Amino acid sequence: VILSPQHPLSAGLTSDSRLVRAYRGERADTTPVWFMRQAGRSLPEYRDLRVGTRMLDACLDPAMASEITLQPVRRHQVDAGIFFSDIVVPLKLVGVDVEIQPGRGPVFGRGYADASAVAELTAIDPARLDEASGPIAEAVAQTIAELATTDNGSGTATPLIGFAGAPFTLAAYLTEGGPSKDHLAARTLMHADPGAWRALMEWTAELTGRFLRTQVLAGASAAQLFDSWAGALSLADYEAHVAPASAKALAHVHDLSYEVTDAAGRTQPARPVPVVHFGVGTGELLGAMKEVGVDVVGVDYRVPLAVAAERVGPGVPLQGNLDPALLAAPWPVLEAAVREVLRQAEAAPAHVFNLGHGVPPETDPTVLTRVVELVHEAGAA
Ligand code: 1CP
Repeated sequence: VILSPQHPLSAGLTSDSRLVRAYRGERADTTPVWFMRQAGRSLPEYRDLRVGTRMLDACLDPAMASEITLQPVRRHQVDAGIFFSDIVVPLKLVGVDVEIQPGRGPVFGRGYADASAVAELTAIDPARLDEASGPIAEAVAQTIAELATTDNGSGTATPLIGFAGAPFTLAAYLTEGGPSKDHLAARTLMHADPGAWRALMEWTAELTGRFLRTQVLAGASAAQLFDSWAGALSLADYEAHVAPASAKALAHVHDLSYEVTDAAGRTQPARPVPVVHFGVGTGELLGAMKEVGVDVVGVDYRVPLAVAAERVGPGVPLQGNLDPALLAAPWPVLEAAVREVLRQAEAAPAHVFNLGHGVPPETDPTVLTRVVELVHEAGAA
């Protein structure tokens, strides 16, 4: 499927942005940078806007979700917006009883840890998500309309990244009924009842894939799959019980490509919409996470990028991986760490600077702006 000529990629607004070029494996005028969780509690303008609105209500209010997505782009001059939403939004949209509790995270009305619970859950038709996704498509449309007019000095519009939780990370919450440390319920179910596990994973893969596809069709220029908790798994369990579902989810966006027509009226060959795969504590899994069928691998702060480059194999652009804890360190310490990440990244064909996980809520936002300036200056070829 070729994206419509109005899509920011096809229209040539974002196809040569620093971000999209890096995701294609090219180095641009300088290293692009964005931060996981750049929208949210580190920003006073976010906290002001959110007063009196519950998290999931904010996600489903197109004007609010769009405004929150844009806040860090305006403030920090980052090279991408990440769509303000949550990994549990598709579950909410198909009618699963879930809320996001402040300071805790997603909490479900019940856990889905055995075959009968999984059967009840998977009786919900994932295709319902497409009918319920109006607020998502609308929020993306409002966001890219404003992003089309931004330019952080790169000479292009700022791309929007769409995202979804990977099947395992969603299953980790669903089986447990809420956040957990070790994701024991999920790890038990995959061995205790492989049939029920497979049903759960196939169902979540359908939701994940449709959620990503909706965001890309509505205007996102890249998609990131967050398998935040996959690091709890052995490589063998990841490959046998998780990777096939993640591949299935990504199949929903793999057929999406864009064609840019240049000023002379020549149409360039179609290119696929770039896909990024990220997890926490996934040092052992980096090769397998690439194999799932993605363009870019996001690396957490535990593995130096030069080591990650070896593990994912040649030719793979990397994203990451400053330890978020360093955002609270004295500037000279932070500056040295940023330069070290850029140096390590020379082992990869291209690099998108990011943190090794999300921005801590107590982060001073002026520090983030300063990191963006440093990356743009130090990362210039
Ligand atoms: O009221 C609030 O501000 C709640 C905090 C919050 C926010 C701002 C939550 C609850 N989710 C979000 C937004 C969010 N969630 C984004 C927005 C865009 C951005 O990055 O700027 C994204 C990408 C997510 C994705 C998400 N949600 C992940 C994957 C990324 C990651 O951090 O690993 C996960 C695991 C979640 C679940 C979740 N939602 C919220 C919390 C506190 C959690 C984690 C809970 C836990 O530790 O299990």
